[in-house]
Amino acid sequence: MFKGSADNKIEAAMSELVPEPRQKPAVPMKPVGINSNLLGYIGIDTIIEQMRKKTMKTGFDFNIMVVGQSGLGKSTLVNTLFKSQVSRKSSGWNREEKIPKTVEIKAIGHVIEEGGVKMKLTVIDTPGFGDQINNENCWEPIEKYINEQYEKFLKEEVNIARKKRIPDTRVHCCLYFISPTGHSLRPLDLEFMKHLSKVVNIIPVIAKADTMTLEEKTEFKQRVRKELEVNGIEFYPQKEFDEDLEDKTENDKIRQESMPFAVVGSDKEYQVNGKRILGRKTPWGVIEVENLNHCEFALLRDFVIRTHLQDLKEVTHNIHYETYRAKRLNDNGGLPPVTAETEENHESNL
Ligand SMILES: Nc1nc2c(ncn2[C@@H]2O[C@H](COP(=O)(O)OP(=O)(O)OP(=O)(O)O)[C@@H](O)[C@H]2O)c(=O)[nH]1
Ligand SMILES: [Mg+2]
Repeated sequence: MFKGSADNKIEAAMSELVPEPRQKPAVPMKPVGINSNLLGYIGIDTIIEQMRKKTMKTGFDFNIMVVGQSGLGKSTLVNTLFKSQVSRKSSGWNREEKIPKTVEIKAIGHVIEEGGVKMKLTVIDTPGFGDQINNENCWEPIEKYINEQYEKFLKEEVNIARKKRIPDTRVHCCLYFISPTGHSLRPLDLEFMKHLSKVVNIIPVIAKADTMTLEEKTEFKQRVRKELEVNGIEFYPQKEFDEDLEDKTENDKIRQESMPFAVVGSDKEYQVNGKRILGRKTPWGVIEVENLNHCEFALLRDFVIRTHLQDLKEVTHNIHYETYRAKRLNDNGGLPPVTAETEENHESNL
């Protein structure tokens, strides 16, 4: 894991400006204890404020992809996550209409601003996965899209006149939607996660958790975890990237209890106890998406946005992109890639 300490944050901020693979020193450096009280104030701690100002000015990119069978609520959930109509904002779709079926891989950019910090969010919505009669290799277009973004970044990086800040379209996080069957994972789910977990951070979620009873949900979550383990599928946060005991303890809890998050999505607001909340109205009452007694949406939101967003970006850069880059340069005999420009299929509201 790459977050937590001020050092890591400094390193993280620098990697935003000049992307460089994170390398551990061969011999771990021993901190030399200097009592700064005796020598007078140096001002090292102001780096945090400097970083804050810089981030306020430049903003940051975050790219999230949703994948899963048709109709599992992928488009709805990304709207729920970012409290707006992010999945289809630019296609003339308005709030009152039903979210249309997603028919192609589509990246839509938005700027979301909160507390003066700008997030350049790109949502990559994908059509129903595995809906064909023959689903052999149906993850290929998704893998291709992910690799194309690595390729774009690599080309920018090896350019002689490289940009000060390379636009980052790489997929930082892929939410994989599991159907709430209560049985097992489909072979296709396993195949997808097996292939793609090597190229992108996969976070499995159980879709439409409101269709399961509490016991069914607990049992299904355990079964999915077991199946992923038996099949050797590493989802995010990957064990091998925990940096210290604090990371391990925090992430073990997520891996062993929260994953896969059983979520409910909605972009409709209702009035409950005088408060407006996002929810789903049923004959038995309103399912509140942010109420932890109703579903684990809030856990997923906190995990992706509030605690692990920077780490998702760093694992993407330092592990997945680095693997792609090394392979690509190796294949090319150590020379920079010279292939034709990757197609620009990015629609943007930025
Ligand atoms: N019960 C329930 N229904 C949901 C949930 N989320 C979305 N839905 C409904 O499921 C239907 C499909 O939702 P979408 O968000 O379009 O699903 P999708 O996965 O994007 O579908 P495709 O674009 O066809 O792949 C809609 O009628 C939603 O209102 C949920 O958490 N629970
Ligand atoms: Mg959709």
